[in-house]
Amino acid sequence: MAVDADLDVVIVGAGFSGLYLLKRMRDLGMSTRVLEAADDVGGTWYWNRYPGARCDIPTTDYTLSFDPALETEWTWSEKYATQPEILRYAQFIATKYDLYSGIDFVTRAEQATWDEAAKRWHVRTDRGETITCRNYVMATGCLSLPKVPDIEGHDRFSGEVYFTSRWPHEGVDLTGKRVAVIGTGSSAIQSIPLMAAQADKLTVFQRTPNFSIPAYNGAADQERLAQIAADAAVYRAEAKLSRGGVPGEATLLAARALTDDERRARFEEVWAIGGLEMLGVFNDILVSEEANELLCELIREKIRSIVHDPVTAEALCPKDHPFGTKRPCVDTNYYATFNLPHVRLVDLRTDPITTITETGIETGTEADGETFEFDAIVFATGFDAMTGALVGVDITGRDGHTLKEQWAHGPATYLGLTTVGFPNFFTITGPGSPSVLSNMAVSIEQHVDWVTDAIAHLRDVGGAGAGTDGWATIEPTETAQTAWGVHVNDCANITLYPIANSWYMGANVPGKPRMFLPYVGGVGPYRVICDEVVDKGWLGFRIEATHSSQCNDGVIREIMPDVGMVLEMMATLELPLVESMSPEEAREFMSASSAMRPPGPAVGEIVDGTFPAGDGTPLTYRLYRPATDGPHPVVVYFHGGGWVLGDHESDDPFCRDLCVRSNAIIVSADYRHAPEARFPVAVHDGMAALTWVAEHATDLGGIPGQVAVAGWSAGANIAAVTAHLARDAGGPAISGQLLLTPVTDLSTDSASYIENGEGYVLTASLMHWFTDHYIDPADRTSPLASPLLAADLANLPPATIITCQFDPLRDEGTAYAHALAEAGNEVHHISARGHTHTSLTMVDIIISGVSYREQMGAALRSFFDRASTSAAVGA
Ligand code: N01
Repeated sequence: MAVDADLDVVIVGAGFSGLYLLKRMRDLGMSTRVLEAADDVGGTWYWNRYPGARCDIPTTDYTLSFDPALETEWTWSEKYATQPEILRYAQFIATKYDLYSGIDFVTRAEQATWDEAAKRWHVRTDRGETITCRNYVMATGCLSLPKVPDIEGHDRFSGEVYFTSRWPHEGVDLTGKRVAVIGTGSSAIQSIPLMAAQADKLTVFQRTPNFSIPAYNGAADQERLAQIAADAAVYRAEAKLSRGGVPGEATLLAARALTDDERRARFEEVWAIGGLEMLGVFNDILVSEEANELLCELIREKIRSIVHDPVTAEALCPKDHPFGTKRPCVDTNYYATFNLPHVRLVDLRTDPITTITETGIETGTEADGETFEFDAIVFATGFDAMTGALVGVDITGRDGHTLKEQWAHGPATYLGLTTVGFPNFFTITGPGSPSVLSNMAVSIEQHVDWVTDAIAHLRDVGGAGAGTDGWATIEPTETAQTAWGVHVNDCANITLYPIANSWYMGANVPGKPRMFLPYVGGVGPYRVICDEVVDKGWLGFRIEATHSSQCNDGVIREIMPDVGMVLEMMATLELPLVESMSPEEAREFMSASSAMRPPGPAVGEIVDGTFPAGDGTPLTYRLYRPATDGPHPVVVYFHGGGWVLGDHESDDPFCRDLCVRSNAIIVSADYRHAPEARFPVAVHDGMAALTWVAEHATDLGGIPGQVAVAGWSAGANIAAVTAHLARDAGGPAISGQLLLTPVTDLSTDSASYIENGEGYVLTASLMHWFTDHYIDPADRTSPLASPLLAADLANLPPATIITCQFDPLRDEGTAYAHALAEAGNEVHHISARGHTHTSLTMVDIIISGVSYREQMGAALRSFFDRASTSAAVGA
């Protein structure tokens, strides 16, 4: 074996990642070696040779694209190629680019230690050599370390023992044998039909049923082939910017919005296509449990229709996790295999394995157990996914910390590529990157390209070639890494993924910390982020060379992912600026936009009515009554819209939501709009609404004396000012004030105006348009316009104030919360991280707003709880 004492790069793993990275490194003239435990290339496709092993992404897409020649020189024979064919593809690539010569086979990296003084990694192999290198890359794959089966007696069986992940190269003949399969994940589901075709008896031990969709394997998709033949570059570019790494339009169909017949028709259409297309059948299945369950039931119907024995069928129906939150399986004849007379399913939920014996498996209890005798046991029990192979090598970074220790509570990475404390250490498709939620071929190429750029940069800025000091080091900052972890979690938390006990969550390995390991934000958005990091001068990285050093500390994504998506979508619509319109046009525009939103939750009753303004002018209100038994406390709510726009319709979904969450009557009260009625008309209308509602509380089905005010934006300004007026007038008594992103100071010169004045829907220029229509400059410091500037802020009702990070009004809301507290009022300030001025009211659009709306509902409930307690004490 060739050993180079001092290399530019050492790569562990000769799967697709290692092969492509080796090529890129060599193209740049980097001295590079790949260490590979196997005796050939292929990685996962080298090891997983069980019968039926295939990919579950169409192979036309599971293709490396870095060289256009690959598009014509390699042709896939099937829609989902077999493991031998994919392995041949890896060998073809290794041969074509002369990569075999750069790989040390049957060589396992055992230990890697960063030498701070020499700015090098020392990598020790199981052959006893130590290789020294500038950059160390783990290209070890996400599903490469088999999980040790956590089953009593698993090493006791004296018959044949096989692991799907380590299937013998010479193949296995199960003809005439009594065979057990433990596990029903993708590996088992692909192999069971083929094992059943050979075995005399096949017994499947299932702990958790999985959803499986038919593959309908056959010839490669002609439409895709034609698209690729027409313009491969365009097709591959589309894949790179897609969500999952495969080109295609996302559906606009939401399961919940369709009738039963429409939903079933769409489902049948996608079932007939088969495979992972089912993940895109409706656009709400990964974010709504209700939508997901509608789909699950349709799949369960299919299982029941295929499997003849109803008990077996029911046992095969997954019921403990939403579809898609565990990797769905793609099969050929899986469910039908259970109709064969020699195939039996043992449901470990009812009859758990007690032990594996020398001759078989025992299940159930001592009193009611069953003993099975086997010739062969196949473990299809999965992997220590995403992190197992990484911490499986003893990697020690700066200051003697090991990766294993550092990740003891879960992996922490920046972009899934790098980790604090481990300079010049890169992970291809590491935790925190799209990896297993994407077409791996696309993700691998993107990571390899990024790492290549990073390594080239280190050589360039270090002035390599100038001797031992000629390389720079790169390491992420704590800030960047921590924020990336937060962003990865934010993305996961708006989906249903965290619900399942999946290997995505580390839940399949006893003792492994529970956290969502891949990045669910999508391949395209992730690529944009990685590119942006570089374009912004390696944002979030410390890069040090002998003669230069930079620490470009910072955070790449702070906006909530769903808020970001809505902003991006709005940007693509190129909507006209509201401030370029007349108020009339702006109102029409707003009504048209309102009509396109989801309606919000159902409430008990909605009643429209009128109340008199102070001068007797009738103003309208809309009352939302909870479905629960009344009487209820009442909230007088003022809509947003900058005193110029808005009405009951504009805030209808938010009012419904508030009604359900607070279990209070919401009276959305109108107030006259500018410029027709300028300041202070709206303020006095607000007071009139409060007075009228307080007086008519009983008639409205409310509880007298339990009246709160609430509002959003300009409406929150009216609510806040109404509280001042009611205090000064000696009533009506207000139980509390809920102010969502309130206007409290019209001076518009805060830092948040400067930071967030553009790009977050409510812009500084729109705010100026509103203000100019509403109020003369001379009046803007009036406490009835800018309640923050009031001389007396004492004796106001308890307040809950919600401010949003990316809102020009953030600082004035925060200042108002502080000022109210300083004046001795009870104040609860909620700061919504990653949100904008408008995002919390986007009911059923922005999922990350739900927890804040829940807090708003709780705040209203607590106002009324306190009001009723003090009324009781007073009585
Ligand atoms: O592993 P798994 P896999 N007692 O973890 C069961 C990819 N892949 O190798 O769910 C009893 O999914 C375990 O039960 P439970 C793909 O991403 C792709 O099948 O923990 N049972 C489960 O049923 C896939 O998701 C393809 O209750 C035990 C099974 O073993 C990933 O690899 C093909 C047990 C493990 O299922 C992993 O798939 C194959 C115990 N003690 C794999 N311990 C393609 O098509 C575990 N189990 C591309």
